[in-house]
Amino acid sequence: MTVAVSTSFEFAAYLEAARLRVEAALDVSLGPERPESLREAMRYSLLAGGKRLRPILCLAACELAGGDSDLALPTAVGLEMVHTMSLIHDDLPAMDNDDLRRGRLTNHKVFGEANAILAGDALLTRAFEMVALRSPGVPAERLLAVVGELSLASGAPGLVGGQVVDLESEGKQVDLETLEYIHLHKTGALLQACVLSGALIAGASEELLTALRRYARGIGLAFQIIDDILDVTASSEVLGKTAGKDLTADKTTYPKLLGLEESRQRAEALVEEAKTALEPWLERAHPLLALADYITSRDR
Ligand code: GRG
Repeated sequence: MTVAVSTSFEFAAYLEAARLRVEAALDVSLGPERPESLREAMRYSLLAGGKRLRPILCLAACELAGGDSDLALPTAVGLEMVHTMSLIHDDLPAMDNDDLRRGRLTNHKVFGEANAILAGDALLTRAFEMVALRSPGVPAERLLAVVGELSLASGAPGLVGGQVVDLESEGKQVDLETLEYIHLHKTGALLQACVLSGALIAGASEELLTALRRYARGIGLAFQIIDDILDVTASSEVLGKTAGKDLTADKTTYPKLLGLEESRQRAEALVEEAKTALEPWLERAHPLLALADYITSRDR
């Protein structure tokens, strides 16, 4: 069974409005950073565009849970800071060693390796500041829960753990189970933190949080499968990052294990699973349902 998004829901307009709202909040988010050179390196990557999917997921989940998404905006900004930090570090010579990101030179190519590492570190810690010190109007116990989710997603149980297994797997024969582990940790964990944080700020029920975990698992895996597919099928110009990188780095990917067609089918099935989890909340779930569809239909 497929869960349909209401035909009256204008997703393109919703996405653009949400993106602009996030861009404006990101633009004013970096104020007190000193020295100026550090602030410049942080802003360079944070304001380099990008789809802003993670903050948008956070705001949409807050609204689904019946909350005021203005209260979730600082956390949404923090989530984009963590994501941006992971891109800066991922591009470093010691990791994926890339020159192009979000359509411009990578952070270390412009500011040097040491400054790129430090800009990433400052963005990561700033994300926690956004939640703990710059989220007025949100009860402290909810913020504490958000800090918990952010910690799990950023550290060994999430991004870092996934990245380590990813790097260790380069040039090796990797099975589907390991590949799923990498994707769920490297990519899925932060997407999960996004929807859970938004919902936690709204004071969501345990039942909704459980459903959102299921939703996040589906979109997280699907997102990375599509990322693997686009790496093979899209150009560097459209992606804003170097295409064909997985092949060069001898990485195992879904297309390599299953072929393009089966990979796409798997991503679509995962998105359907994700959407099914939100069926009981259909009335307010249209943005999250449409965002799930967007994950498989996107071209960059
Ligand atoms: C230092 C705490 C710490 C963590 C760093 C480097 C690292 C550990 C993890 C790598 C995580 C990573 C880069 C995963 C890939 C996720 C992914 C698919 C990124 C692309 O996301 P998009 O398409 O990019 O949403 P835009 O540019 O649109 O935001």
